[in-house]
Amino acid sequence: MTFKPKVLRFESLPSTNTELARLASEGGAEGLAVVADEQTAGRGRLQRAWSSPKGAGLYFSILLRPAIPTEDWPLITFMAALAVGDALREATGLQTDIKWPNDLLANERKICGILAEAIETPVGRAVILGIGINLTQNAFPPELSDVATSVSEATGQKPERETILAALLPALSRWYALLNEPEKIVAAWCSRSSYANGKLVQVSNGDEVWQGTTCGVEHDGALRLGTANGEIKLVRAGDVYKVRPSS
Ligand code: BT5
Repeated sequence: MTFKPKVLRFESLPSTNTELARLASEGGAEGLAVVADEQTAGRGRLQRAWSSPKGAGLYFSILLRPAIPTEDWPLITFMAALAVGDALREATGLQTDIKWPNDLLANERKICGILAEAIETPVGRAVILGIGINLTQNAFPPELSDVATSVSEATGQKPERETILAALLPALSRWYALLNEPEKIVAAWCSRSSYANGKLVQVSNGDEVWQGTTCGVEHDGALRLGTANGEIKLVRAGDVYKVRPSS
């Protein structure tokens, strides 16, 4: 699977995902992408806000029409995390960790969030893949500074949005081509995520909270959690928090 990227740039948008969904519903081609200098209503999962002040982050969305079984669509978030990891390493030298399901971390704090949304369009189902990368500390409010970081903080250098974007597009294209071989995506993801195996975590899905030790991911991206009573719980949605073992 391949796409030809075509990037549209905007000064300000409510959300690059929302704008691209509109363009997709008008028949936008695979590879159509949107970048904004700021988002006034940037969002994360479950309609949470994604802080997106002007010039402080890369706010990017790309339209994909993946020819893979719907059950494998969670792997689109995985392939995006692999691509962002490559792009940050190539463009800035930064090494990142991946936290299930959609975060990139630097020094255990969130530097990038990914939001993949499935939509119906006149020419079939599509995915709006949204990526937010914090470039400077202004990207997020001070109350998030314990859990968030930026390229400038993690590298000590002034990041260039266009350099990161120029690395991101080919990285996305490389990993997207591998979606037909989901086991390769899962293996690469596991090798780059400290959360994939042996991490003591709490997982919350809004209603319930489980604690356990991670033991890999399923072929469709579900997180395997080994609980104290010896069961393996498969987690398909939720938030993961690292638990510091009590000493
Ligand atoms: C995400 O959601 O991490 C997905 C974020 C996707 C943002 C991109 S930007 C381009 C495209 N257009 C959009 O409108 N969205 C996408 P989630 O895992 O639900 O995390 C959201 C939570 O992260 C919030 O509730 C905050 O706690 C925290 N957060 C908000 N802004 C942040 C920031 N700039 N950096 C780090 N953490 C942030």
